[in-house]
Amino acid sequence: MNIVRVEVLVASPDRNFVTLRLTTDDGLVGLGDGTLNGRELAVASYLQDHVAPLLLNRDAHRIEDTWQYLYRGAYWRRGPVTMAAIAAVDVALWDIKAQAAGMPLYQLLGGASRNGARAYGHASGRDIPELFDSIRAHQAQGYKAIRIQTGVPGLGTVYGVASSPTVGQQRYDYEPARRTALPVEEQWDTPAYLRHVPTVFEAVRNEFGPELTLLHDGHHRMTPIQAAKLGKSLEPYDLFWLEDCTPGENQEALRLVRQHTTTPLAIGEVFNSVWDYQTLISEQLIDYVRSAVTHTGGISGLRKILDYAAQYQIKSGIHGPTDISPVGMAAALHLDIAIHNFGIQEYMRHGDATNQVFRQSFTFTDGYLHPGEQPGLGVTYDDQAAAAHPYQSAYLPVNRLLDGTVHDW
Ligand code: CS2
Ligand code: MG
Repeated sequence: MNIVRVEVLVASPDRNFVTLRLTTDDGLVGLGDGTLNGRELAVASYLQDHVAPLLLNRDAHRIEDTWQYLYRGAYWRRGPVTMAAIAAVDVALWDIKAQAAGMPLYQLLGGASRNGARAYGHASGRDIPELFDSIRAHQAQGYKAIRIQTGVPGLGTVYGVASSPTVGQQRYDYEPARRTALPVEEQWDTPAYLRHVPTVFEAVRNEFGPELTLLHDGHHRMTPIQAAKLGKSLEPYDLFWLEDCTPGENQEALRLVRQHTTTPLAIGEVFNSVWDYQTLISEQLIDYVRSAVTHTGGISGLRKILDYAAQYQIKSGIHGPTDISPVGMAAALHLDIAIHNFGIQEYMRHGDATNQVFRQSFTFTDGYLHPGEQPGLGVTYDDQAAAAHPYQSAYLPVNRLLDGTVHDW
């Protein structure tokens, strides 16, 4: 079963997505997600100019061999652009193999280990009343686990807080509302944040009780000792996890955080290989692996990380914001259902335009996601719908401290 057609599809329904479509000589069509938020065209070029010629006439069944060929053959190791491109190929090949087998992909990954994947959504508010409304709107949609982010008194817009107060439609992602020629600049003050966050969690626990599962994302903004302080101050509120409390590239930083707090730690959305986790996993410095299928070389790459993590009782928390396309989401859901060390799945929900381009078969019922029973990934790409949404340049924001110093975003 050889690959006879390779197409790199770039479209912007709600936001930019890079999709790889492979067709085999017996007519099977597989999809892979290669979206790298804010740097999309770099992956599109990598796929079109450097990978597509290598895929033509290759046996579509040889998934591991193709992965190793692209990874080792490039010579240059790792990197988000390379690993997103390899992910797109890997997921498209798994999609094809599962269709050839006539099974939903999770069956090829070992079959179901659970009935559904518990998902968490993103509630946010510029202040506590707005946050409460957003939590209620998420509960009404079925979410049993909710990430909470709020504005910080004295600061303007901050990461993770919806700019629109419309209940039920609250989003903080930067597209399409914040498409600007240059990145939006946000303001940041860690001491103000550290004073504020525990008061938010206290208010939420008082209002919603002890059973609601709560998460929080620090978005790489703290030093190790600041993160240790936050983890400790949040212990009374029993978080499911504190995410990305320090910049991800310094694995050793979490040793210090770990010495001071029992708040569970999650990290990894900016990682792209098992090597980014080596110390974190072997020294048990984290509790959850946050990588996306899309940025870690696909199902083959992320599966290796999760199997390694499983030996240390570290669980999955696969990245699922709206910049992971429905193809990347579907791939995550098949893994979630199959692996033993599943933790939780992030699920932010795509907008209508995205859902019209990517026709999906996954479901969200009573807080649980399921990839569905269609052969393959269960997602198809509607070219006509995509044609109405050409690529638009878009940037992620930049963050500055009050004195103007560029800070981690
Ligand atoms: C986030 C993301 O989902 C998350 O936890 O941190 O929204 C992240 O900021 C974006 O995926 C960046 O592309
Ligand atoms: Mg995050």
